Amino acid sequence: MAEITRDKLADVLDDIALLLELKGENPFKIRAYRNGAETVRSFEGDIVRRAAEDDLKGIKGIGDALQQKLHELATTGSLQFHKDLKAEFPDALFELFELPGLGPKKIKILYEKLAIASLGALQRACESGQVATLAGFGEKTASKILTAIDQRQRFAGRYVLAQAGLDAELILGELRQHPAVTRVAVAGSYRRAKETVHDLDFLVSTRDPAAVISWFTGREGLEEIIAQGDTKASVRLAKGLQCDLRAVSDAEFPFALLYFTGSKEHNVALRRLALKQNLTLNEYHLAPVEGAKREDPTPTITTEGDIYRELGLTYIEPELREDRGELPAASAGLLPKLIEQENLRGTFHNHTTESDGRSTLEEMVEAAIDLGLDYLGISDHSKSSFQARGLDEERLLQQIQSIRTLNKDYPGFRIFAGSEVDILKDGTLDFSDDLLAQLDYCVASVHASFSLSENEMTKRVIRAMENPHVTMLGHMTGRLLLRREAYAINHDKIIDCAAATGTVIELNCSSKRMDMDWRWWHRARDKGVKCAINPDAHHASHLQNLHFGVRVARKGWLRREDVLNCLALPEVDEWLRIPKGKRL
Ligand code: DGT
Ligand code: CA
Ligand code: CA
Ligand code: ZN
Repeated sequence: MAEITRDKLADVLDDIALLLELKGENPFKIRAYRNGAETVRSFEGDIVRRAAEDDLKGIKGIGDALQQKLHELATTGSLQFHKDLKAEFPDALFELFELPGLGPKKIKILYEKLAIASLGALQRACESGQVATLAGFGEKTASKILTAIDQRQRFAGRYVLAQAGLDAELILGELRQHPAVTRVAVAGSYRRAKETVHDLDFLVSTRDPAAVISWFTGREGLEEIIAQGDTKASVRLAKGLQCDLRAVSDAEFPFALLYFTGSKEHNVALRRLALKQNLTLNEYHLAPVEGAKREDPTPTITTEGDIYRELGLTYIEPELREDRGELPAASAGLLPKLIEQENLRGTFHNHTTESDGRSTLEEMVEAAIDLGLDYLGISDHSKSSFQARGLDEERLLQQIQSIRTLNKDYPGFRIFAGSEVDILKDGTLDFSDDLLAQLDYCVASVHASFSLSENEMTKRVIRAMENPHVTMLGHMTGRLLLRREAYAINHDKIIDCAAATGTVIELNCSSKRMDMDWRWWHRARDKGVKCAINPDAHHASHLQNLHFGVRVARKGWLRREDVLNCLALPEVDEWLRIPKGKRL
């Protein structure tokens, strides 16, 4: 039994008051629990012992019903009444109470009218405008709630890669300019291209650590200085992101960079490998273990690559350092040559103002050209996605025409006419095969009925992939990073089906998706599945997310030849014309 304290007793009473309010119970009853909690907190004397001994009679503010409950709580460690009440509501609902300015009355309305039972659901309902239309809410309240959720997430401490990227690149640039800095890098999960990062780990080599540290902690607009020492410091940026800085000598730099890049698992495996060769590896050196008769390689090492080579390995790119087979592959010289951003020649899955994009077709094309791409696929939503102003048959036919016409203005560049067609609940598609046949390509995605069982969802998506006009599967799991879990789907079966039908799987690199997850790509690639790296752009500026898409593709061990949009324009044009089952 958990130890019962005065606070615990009071908290349970407060919690009961909250739950009763959520149920819309009698206000007097609710107040009795609140008062009781207050009494317990301020009681002079050992309230826990008295509750345990059932000696609460005569204490003002604690009536019969409460006495009995406190006794049960103090003797058994829990209270059935409390448990039963809690069980009436979904667990995630209680997250809502952590938002400032949102009390039980409002939460009750949200739960009853809109079935909102989690922060993610609340955020989406605020964004879609549903919350603002509720009686007693309005635009202002909805926007306040959004801000509160936003803050909570920022301080909850994880950030999607692209979001952290803005600060990472900015600070990196400034550190490079600093006169006392010799070498600089961002290490940690950011360098490894994890889809979310907790903090940014900067590393510099310098002869004057004090100067760099004081510059770092003196930057404008910091939220707080978390820690400051002679060679390291931690600060929090205004948006909440924590940044660590470590200063080392230039000789130590490669060792520190390797160490602080991680992952921890990779480091552990690497150290084990070193030990087998009578070497100890840490953030300062690669030295012979005590008593070993071999030369100290440390002085000859100036880069990470030197360390790997010394250990008999080829260089391991940071994205691969997760202890998922990279060490044996490096030892055998079998690491893949990973895709680079300049290998990308175009992209599919982009929206325009015709559906829910915020840039026009022309603006999207100009942005793609600016980025150096040779082709751009436009795939606006289909009619069932009415909340995203999905196109019906007539509007889609018109859009195909507009695209064919606009193509004449851009010699050497190509706009491909596509559609992001909804996969309906039964796995059929939102458009007829005849219409789909008129498109250059088609992305099929799930946008509704997320709560099917894994089996049903898998069958649904497989049915869509079996359609000869479905070129690729969009955002395979529907996850929204840090906001919405993936729906249940069997990855292995989808990957097998993609291989069997020649359906491409998208790596949706919208900053909040990164879907299909990097952990699955190695396997998909080995089964011959092609990847399309798509930004799912809803604004011209979103095409820049391709940068992070490539980083995550690298994390999935993908090579240039695994990615459809690395094909040059003439090749991809031809590829799209070949019937689906016959493509290589
Ligand atoms: P994050 O910040 O949660 O997104 O993930 P990381 O990987 O950036 O983790 P972080 O910032 O705590 O540490 C950066 C790197 O430093 C980590 O990837 C590996 C290395 N490191 C930190 N603590 C340890 C440790 O206790 N053992 C080992 N072997 N490495 C560590
Ligand atoms: Ca980190
Ligand atoms: Ca850190
Ligand atoms: Zn979509």
